[in-house]
Amino acid sequence: MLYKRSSQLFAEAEKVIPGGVNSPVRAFKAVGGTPIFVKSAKGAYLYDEDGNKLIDYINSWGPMILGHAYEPVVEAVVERAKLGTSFGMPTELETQIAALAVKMVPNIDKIRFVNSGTEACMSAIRLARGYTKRDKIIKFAGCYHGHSDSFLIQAGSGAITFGSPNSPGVTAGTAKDTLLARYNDLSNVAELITANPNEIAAIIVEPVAGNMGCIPPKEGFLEGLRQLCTDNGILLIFDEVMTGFRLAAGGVQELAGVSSDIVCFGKVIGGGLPVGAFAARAEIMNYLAPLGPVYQAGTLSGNPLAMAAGLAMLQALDADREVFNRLKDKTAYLAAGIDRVLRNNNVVFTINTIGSMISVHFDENAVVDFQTAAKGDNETFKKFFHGLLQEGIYIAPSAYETWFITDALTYEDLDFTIQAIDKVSKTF
Ligand code: HOZ
Repeated sequence: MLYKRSSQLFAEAEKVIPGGVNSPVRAFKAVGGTPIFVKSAKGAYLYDEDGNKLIDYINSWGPMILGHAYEPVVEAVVERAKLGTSFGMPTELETQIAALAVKMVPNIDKIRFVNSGTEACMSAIRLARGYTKRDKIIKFAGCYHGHSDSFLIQAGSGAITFGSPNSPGVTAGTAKDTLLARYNDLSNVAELITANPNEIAAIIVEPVAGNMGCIPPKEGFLEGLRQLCTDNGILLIFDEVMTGFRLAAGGVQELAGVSSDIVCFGKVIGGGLPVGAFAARAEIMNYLAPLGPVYQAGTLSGNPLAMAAGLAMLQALDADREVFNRLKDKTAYLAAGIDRVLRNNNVVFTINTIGSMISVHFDENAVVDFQTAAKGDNETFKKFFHGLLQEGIYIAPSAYETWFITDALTYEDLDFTIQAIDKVSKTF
């Protein structure tokens, strides 16, 4: 496949946009080459500016769980746009999507909408700090909670992809309040709590990590965090930006049966428009302005187009809860196929998967945290990525990202992908 026009467009973009992209991981720096410029997308497929059709395993990094240009979402946005695109005043739509989210997600009474997952997590820790009157937070190495200052400490996703897990520009004063723990390691968390008595406001965690590849929690890890938080007056924040409305209607809280104190959303909740949200029980949420002292605001928060898209998406998922099983079955089928062909071709690998999230790591050891994720062979990943691109398959241009399965994928698409992986892995 040729990507000539994409390369030309990238060269033009580089002149006026830093690195040619508006989010670093899109730039292909970790895998080499130039990014693909998309013209349109429908269902499971991307159509690029060179006329190529690609099977999409990223799906806008998660939101397009029912496929691209999903009709009910598109219609809702188009109809809503005709009524005006932004008011900075309340609309009934906001209450409708809030009520539906509160119905679908366990353990929340109220939800506040923002514009991105970054904003959701940033606001959630401010709320946790205000509510507990403590300053420190614990985060896990390799987890990514967006790019606000407190979280760019051993951050995953593009931050590790580009070797800046601790970004310049984050002051030492901010960094000192973020304590780092190892994912899936409860004793490490307990040590930090003991060393900082009555100082920790919140533990923030991706309950299934998705920004160092996909790393499911070990048995007992989430339950243990819950207990440590309860015992020590710490709020447990689940960053469900990737997992919310994806692994189950109620996210990991429902799947694992573990309650968080605050939960953050993004991606699926906006149906492909820029939406984030954070939610909790009323006593915590009422601590937010205008009811309480913790300030948080936004001109475009609750934007009617974004709310219309999100509402149509949540309604579709709520009406068809079987979708989560279908997604899980498709992902398991894909994982089994990849496992089979890589094994036959004597490739050293580990596949991590849960629900509709999957990642392939080129290392033989179990990938359970940042350290083990970092051991993957990036040279093999590059060959894998570019080989698949030539076969018309688009996976994330970084070994540290999860693939997101969409319900629009057919079993023919999955078989095609497995055959392509067979072909590509013979060349390693
Ligand atoms: N933070 C996203 C991956 N975990 C990347 C978003 C983007 O580049 O569009």
